Amino acid sequence: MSNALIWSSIDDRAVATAKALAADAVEKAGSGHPGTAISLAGAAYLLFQRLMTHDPATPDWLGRDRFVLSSGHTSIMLYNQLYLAGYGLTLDDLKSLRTAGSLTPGHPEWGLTAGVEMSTGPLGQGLASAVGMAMAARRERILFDPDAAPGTSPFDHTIWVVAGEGDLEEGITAEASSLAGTQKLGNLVVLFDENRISIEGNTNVAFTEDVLARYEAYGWHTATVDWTAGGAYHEDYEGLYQALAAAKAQTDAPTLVRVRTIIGWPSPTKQNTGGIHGSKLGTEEVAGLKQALGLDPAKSFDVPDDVLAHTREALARGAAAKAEWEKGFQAWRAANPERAVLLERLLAHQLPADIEQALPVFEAGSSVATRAASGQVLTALGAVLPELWGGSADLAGSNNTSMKGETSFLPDSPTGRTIHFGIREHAMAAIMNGIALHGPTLPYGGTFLVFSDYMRGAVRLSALMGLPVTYVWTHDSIGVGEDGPTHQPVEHLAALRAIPGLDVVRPADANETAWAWRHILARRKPAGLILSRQNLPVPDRAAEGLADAVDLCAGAYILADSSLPTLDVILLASGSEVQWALAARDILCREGVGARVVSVPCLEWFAEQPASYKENVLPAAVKARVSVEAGLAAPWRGLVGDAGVSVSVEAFGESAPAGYLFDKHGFTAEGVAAAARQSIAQAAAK
Ligand SMILES: Cc1ncc(C[n+]2csc(CCOP(=O)(O)OP(=O)(O)O)c2C)c(N)n1
Repeated sequence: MSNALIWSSIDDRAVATAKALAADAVEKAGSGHPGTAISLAGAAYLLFQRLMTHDPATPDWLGRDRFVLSSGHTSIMLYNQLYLAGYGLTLDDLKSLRTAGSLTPGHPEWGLTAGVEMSTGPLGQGLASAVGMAMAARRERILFDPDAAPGTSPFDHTIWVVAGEGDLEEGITAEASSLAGTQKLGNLVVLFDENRISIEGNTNVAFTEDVLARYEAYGWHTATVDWTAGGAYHEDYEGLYQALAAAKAQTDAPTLVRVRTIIGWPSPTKQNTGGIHGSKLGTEEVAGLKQALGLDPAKSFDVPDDVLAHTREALARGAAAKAEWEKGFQAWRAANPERAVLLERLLAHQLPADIEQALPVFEAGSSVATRAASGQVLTALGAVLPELWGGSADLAGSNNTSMKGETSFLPDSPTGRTIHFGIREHAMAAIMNGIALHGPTLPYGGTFLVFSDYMRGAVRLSALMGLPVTYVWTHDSIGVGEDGPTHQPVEHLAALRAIPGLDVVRPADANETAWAWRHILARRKPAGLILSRQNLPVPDRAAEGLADAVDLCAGAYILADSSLPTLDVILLASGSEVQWALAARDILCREGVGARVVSVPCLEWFAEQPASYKENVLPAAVKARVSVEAGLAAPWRGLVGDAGVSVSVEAFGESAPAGYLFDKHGFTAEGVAAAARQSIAQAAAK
């Protein structure tokens, strides 16, 4: 049994203050989401003032619990608690809610506001990423302190989530919660705010299942705290505290604590309506709310000194908790010097100095699918990078995502590092975000490129937060062949390149694949590796006078220059199409046309290069240019220019052998050469 909640009238006043602050901040901003921030203020207060292990003065403390506000629209609820606990937010910051440049944007933004553990707002993402955090916490524990008894390690902590109906209606949370049950993530606690109101009003028009039964079927513990029970509404903090404390104590499975609330309570006329979910209350209603709370309606943003002094005791408690933790951590360091060195390296975001020596070198003249090369690279890197782990959405054999010799990451074999995400692409991406946010390990996850569509919501968040996650997207074009148009990506490269901050990396051969992995890991940015199903030639770079594969780090590089004195046309290609650009160069050379082949594994990396490098690779004076990529031409328009020609795929593919499809779309030596002749003619005509 946990201890009784210590609670006095000043805590009631602090909760009332937080409720009023939520109403005042949204009123001043003119827009926002006051409803749940008002009704759940007490629950958030319990977490930040009683239940969570955290130190507001050290928001990045390794030993802290993590808090994820999955219902990100209630951001002011979180900002209020950060302010009250002493994370550095000021009353002025609360007054600046949703204004340009503020630390209190409409939805929480990771990296902007101390104490915000994740950018949330797209419903469901927070809870799904919290599952990743819980998995990362388990792996961290196994890497650094595997032998400590449960609850005794400096690496033991809890992942807390606040979620609403919207989160639980989203499919991504069903995917992630199902996996969390299989993984028996006992370090995960979700507070489900069941107020039965969303934007369109009562949720009974769209959401009627027994949520607890569903979570029990996933293998979770569940509990209910009903503040509406017994007629009069009563915010029973003792009951909620006990339920959450009991949930934290559970270590064999995650727990969902449902708290039955009234949205906006005790707003006099708007409580329990969709109207209070996402609109300001209006002057009269705010006054009524304050009266109901026993506060002075004439005062705005009023935080009594004694209330603030009381809530800021979180700083002293946090410092004490951290000092206590530090003792255990130092004892761990002394007992685990090698592990401590590894932890230091990971926390410094460094790779081992000799990582390049670990990269496999693929034999010139061989023929290797880049997905297969990637698998070999992963196995090789796995030996020197214990932080690297991941898996696939049930396509490991096709995506080549399992490091050889490594076992599965499962509750009864936690030392494993192969993650079985199940056929849950969206949750896989969100879980990877959670692993990266939690740190210090680095996740990767694979599926077919065509299914990146299923992941996009979470991929966008990887990019928005700039997280070091690596997507392994194989089966990258019409090269998929007989599986047909449902499985052949056409628009996906363009669609992914449209996401700001995502590196889309499509290596041309096995050796480019090795260096691509190295560069992606060194950059620590979100990246998608786009890999072929089919074998690709591994050129003999030295014998054929081709540039070294390491040059791919520039995003685009001169793989083979014109072998004639003139430079008449530039052939830009990525991935499996580079081979045809090289072959076309030979044809053109025999015709007296000087062609340069530029391998372009990553448009985003190339865009970062200095103008002088870009001019060297793509001299402005050479207007005849051809892009060769088995996907939409759109991303290449800027590089090929007005006289340029694109060999591309502009419509869905078809079920047929890959060779037939490539021929049909002009991905042949002659097809590329013809495009070059056309571009030369167009450039001359300009
Ligand atoms: C993926 C996604 N779809 C839609 C929205 C827009 N939206 C924001 S809040 C909300 C309703 C959420 O209802 P609930 O979770 O019950 O929150 P509460 O009303 O309790 O605050 C919706 C549809 C969103 N933020 N994310």
